[in-house]
Amino acid sequence: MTAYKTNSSGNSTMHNLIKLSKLFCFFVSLITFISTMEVNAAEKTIPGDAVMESEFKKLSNKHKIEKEFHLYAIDGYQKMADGNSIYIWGFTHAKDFADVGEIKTEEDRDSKLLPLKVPGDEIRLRSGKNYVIVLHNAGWYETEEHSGVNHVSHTIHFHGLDLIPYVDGVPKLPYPAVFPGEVFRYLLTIPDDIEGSYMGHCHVDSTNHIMAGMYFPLIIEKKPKRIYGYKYDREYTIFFSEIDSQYMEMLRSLGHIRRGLDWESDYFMINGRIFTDNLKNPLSTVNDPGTRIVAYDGETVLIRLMAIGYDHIYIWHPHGHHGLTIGKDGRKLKSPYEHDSLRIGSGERYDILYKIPEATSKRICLSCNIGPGISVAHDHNMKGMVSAGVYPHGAMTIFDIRSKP
Ligand SMILES: [Cu+2]
Repeated sequence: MTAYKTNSSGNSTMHNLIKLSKLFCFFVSLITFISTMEVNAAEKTIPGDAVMESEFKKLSNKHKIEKEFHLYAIDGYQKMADGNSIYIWGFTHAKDFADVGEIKTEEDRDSKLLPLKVPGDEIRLRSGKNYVIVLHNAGWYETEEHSGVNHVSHTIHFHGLDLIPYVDGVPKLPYPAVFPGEVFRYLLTIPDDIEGSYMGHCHVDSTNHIMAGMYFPLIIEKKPKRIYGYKYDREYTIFFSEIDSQYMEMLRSLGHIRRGLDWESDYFMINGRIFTDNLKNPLSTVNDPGTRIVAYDGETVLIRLMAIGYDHIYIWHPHGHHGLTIGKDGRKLKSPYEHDSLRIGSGERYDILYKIPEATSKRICLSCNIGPGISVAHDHNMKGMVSAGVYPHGAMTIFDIRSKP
């Protein structure tokens, strides 16, 4: 049962899609009342196709569902390293992505869910396994009562996975998007031969919902510390994105959602953070363990480079290190190539290996001069080095290479 790798010229009826999916045995998907209805009687699961539901029931009965991830779409604020707070939308979750039922009040939100942040936390899947990703629309908490964005719906589009429309997250193809108080169950079967770096994002009114922060990294691996046959010692996801803080405030207060063509981003981020001159600023990129690239002499570091946004093209440029791009958009490159600057636009992903030379920990980067072993890595499209009008409050982090313990 599957839906992976559909015929692009194909027939759009569910009947034929199901036939296709049986032929290929890749992605399985369906929506069901089963299980959630008992736990979360208050939430309405959007009804799915009866055939899909029975297939899901069979998989569940065979204990072939590896794990359920429950994502909660919600709004909130993100504090930035320059002291400003930006109104955001996004995907959050409870501890270990558990099902904590319907979120109806601020008390529910604060006691059951982790604080909202952009991008959402990584979801990591294994090749050849079945997973259920459950989207709960947890509603709106920070908007003005009259804002036009109250009660809008969301979906998840698994960007880069070649899914059938059923679980592709495009509203009304064929199922409606998820409104507050509703739930949608995405069932994915990851093919044995698929690995690499992907992302998830909302696909409702995509410009507004993506720019508001509704995205997260999605990693598929065959074996830990291996990718496309290469070995690496440690890995970091560098996720570039941009946001227009003033537009976001307008969405929160007025909700003029038809204004979608004039985003003017004023924050350029890596993993939702900006750099500051104050290297001790706890909210700066360099003090986020997922963004400060720490490695040891002689190691190989995998950078999973991702970007999403409106019109900014990022140019990933680490000082002092050339990278070897081995994968692009979830596929192994037949001819890996080296670079010190790599251009990346919205929706793209690159898998890059950095082989750290011995004694790098003793090397001083002349252009950075921050300290031995430390060199900066930043967006070389210089617009991306400025947030809220201030340089270098932008998309920059550091490589921090240390001698072996
Ligand atoms: Cu959305």
